[in-house]
Amino acid sequence: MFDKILIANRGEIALRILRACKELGILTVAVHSTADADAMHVRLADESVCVGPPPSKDSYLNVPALLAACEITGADAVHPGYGFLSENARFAEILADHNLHFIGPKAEHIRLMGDKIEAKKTAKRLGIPVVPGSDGAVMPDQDAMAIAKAIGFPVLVKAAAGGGGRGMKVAHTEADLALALTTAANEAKSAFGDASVYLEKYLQKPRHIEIQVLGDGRGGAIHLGERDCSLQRRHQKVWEEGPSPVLDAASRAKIGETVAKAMREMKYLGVGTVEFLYEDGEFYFIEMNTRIQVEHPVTEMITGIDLVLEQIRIAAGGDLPMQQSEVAITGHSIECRVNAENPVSFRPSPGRIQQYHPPGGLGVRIDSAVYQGYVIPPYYDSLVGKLIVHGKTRVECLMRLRRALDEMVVDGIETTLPLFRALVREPAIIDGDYHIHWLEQYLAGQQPG
Ligand code: MV4
Repeated sequence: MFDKILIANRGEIALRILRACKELGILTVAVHSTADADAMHVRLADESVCVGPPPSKDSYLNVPALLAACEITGADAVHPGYGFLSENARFAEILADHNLHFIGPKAEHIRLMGDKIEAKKTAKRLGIPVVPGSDGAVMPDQDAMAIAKAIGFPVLVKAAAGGGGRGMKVAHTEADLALALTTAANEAKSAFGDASVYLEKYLQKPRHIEIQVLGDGRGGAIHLGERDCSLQRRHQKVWEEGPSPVLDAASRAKIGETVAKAMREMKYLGVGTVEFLYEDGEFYFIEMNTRIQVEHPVTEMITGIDLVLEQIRIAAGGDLPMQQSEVAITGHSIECRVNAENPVSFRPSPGRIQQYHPPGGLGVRIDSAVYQGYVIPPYYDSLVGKLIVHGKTRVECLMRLRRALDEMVVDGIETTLPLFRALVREPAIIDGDYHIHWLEQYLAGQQPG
């Protein structure tokens, strides 16, 4: 097991990782920019190192500074959290070159899943259902029109190096296709330095359902159920829940086992999330995330498994915490990402938190690194904290969420709490009857279809 872990992240996930380390008896090193000197994880860590000025590229992405911090403190492992360097294969390799453990998957798997075309080819080869589309990148000399006609309009043009919605263009008709291809390729070239694009059948109103997996890197893997993350705004998840309101046990077992089997064949190491679009009872693989995700607490609440603690144990060579037959989904959990943003315009609202009262009680969890008097800096994401609620049923969970939202106080900055207080009372949400475009239609004042 590791002796000292450097946490190469900030905010709530840095605190989350620190908590798991302390429970494992592992010493912790916090790194911070000059803007985060008063951050909670810095105060609670055994040691802390300032790695640079506020801009992420000069601090949390500053690999030489992070390596120096490991050297100074004698850390033997680095936990990247999410975002920043968490899916940077080169960083994982650089750490290995310096005899440091990267708490994450093998670099080859990070690189593989970072290329959306290779990821899809791999998924298909391993028996995971994928969206009908082109066989890899559409090359300039290929007849994209013929491929699109074979798929059937509308089609989606996607950047191979994209992900998270970047570099996507819909073509509803043949006339749209040429422009969509050119636009997507140009955007991909400038955004990712790679103009490669591929085509997929455009699914009109799917849900976003993701499967949590845990692999031991030696051919063992288990799936831990799903999270429904369909409520998104501009590709930012807002509300996540598990189990999905639309999946039954048979569907869950089928897709879960398909994914777990694929992870066993890959000899996948650590935590991973396989993302699907779900429409008319069918799953369609779109991406795989090779990091711990923001919404991991939803799975922790319904399985009782501490995903970050297991991630660390497995990275140190440990075994999976249980057999697949022992994984049990109990109750229902919903997570709301409370941001320091205006709840209507979503304009960021950094600043000092004058009054802070987090809700409590049975089945209520707050993953946050803020405190009364804390100043939310303008340099990073606007997450104030994640309100995660658990109940025996979805109805009980919604009732508890409604009560917890009404109890929560964050004064001095604007937050998206009013949005959640409205959503938890919205009939379609109460019925679990929504899709990936529902929230943006709701926010636009439309009657979501
Ligand atoms: C799609 C799609 C419809 N059809 N692929 C968006 C980001 C990336 N995860 C893939 N995305 C999508 N891929 C096909 N063939 C619709 C989306 C999409 C989306 C997916 C999940 C959650 C929210 C979304 C919002 C807009 C578009």
